[in-house]
Amino acid sequence: MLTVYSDDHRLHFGQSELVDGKLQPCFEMPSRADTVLARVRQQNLGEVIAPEDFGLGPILRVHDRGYVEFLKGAWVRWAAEGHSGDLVSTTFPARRLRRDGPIPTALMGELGHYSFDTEAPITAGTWQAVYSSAQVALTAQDHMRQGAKTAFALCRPPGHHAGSDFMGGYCFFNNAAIVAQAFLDQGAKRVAILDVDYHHGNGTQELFYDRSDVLFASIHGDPLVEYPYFLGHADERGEGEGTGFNHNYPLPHGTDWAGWSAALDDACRKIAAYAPDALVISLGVDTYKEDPISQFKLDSPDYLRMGECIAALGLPTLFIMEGGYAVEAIGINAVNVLQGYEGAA
Ligand code: OKS
Ligand code: ZN
Repeated sequence: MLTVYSDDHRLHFGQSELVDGKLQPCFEMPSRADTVLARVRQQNLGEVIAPEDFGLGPILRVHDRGYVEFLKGAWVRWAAEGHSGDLVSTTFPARRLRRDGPIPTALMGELGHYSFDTEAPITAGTWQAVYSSAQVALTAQDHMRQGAKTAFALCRPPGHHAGSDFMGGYCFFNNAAIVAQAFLDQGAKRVAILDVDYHHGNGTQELFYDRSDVLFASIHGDPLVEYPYFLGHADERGEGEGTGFNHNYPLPHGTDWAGWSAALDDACRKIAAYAPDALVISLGVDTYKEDPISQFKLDSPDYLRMGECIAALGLPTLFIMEGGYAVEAIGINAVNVLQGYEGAA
């Protein structure tokens, strides 16, 4: 299996996040991608290539132009105002504030407009890193356009919390959504996205909620008790044309492989019935029992089984890296999914 990877991910390195009222080092750190890359090489998964540049076009098929331009210019504006620390939003348009009112002109106000939480710090290199992360995904997708049955996009930062015009949850560009749209723009009739990250892929759900050409299935911590809290319930089935093409599997804290794989089996039945031309996997491995911010109990061998189940669908499958914060284990766990897939494909 081909892996696409760029060193540019290191340019995004948030200094801290708020945990228990204290600023702690960000869980979403550069060593995550380094660990996965080292495991890809150690296991001889296949060739590792740098991304090509497909420009902003395919990103703008998914993201709002105002949002993209804001992201591109935010750090330069922040630095010009004399700041050097990370740019982090603290004010958000909640209910009964005007979320569709005039976009504030002040940087912090505009940032709040384009964010849903404080978990996506903008640093000096964030734009280059998120642009390259999307190009990593698009390069893997292009490899499949040329006929490959599978590919691995080692994206960092991750993407599944980012929506059309908002960042949050360590995410800026929705890499999985960008490649799903690219498949459609190249002639695919239907694309399925299976999100196996511990957290609900709220951005991906939002982007395709009213569409039948992308089926979204997500297995995640129940939003009643888990981030991102405000989306991801089982009764969210899609709307309009998209009704019936969104499937959420919220699961309780403590879920192990037995409970998790039952949801996977059901999601796979839905995907098989949909008969997509391509499958995109939002590959988060924060379902691992030792993950520092998550509450599922998957163990490393379970990821081999996960890959085998995905392979049994027999679909062209593009893997996109999302979350996973037990840094020493995420290489083993992510590559186990890929090797399980290859062994069963
Ligand atoms: C901890 C809460 C933020 C959790 C963000 C989750 C990011 C992730 N301060 N999404 O898949 O892994
Ligand atoms: Zn996650």
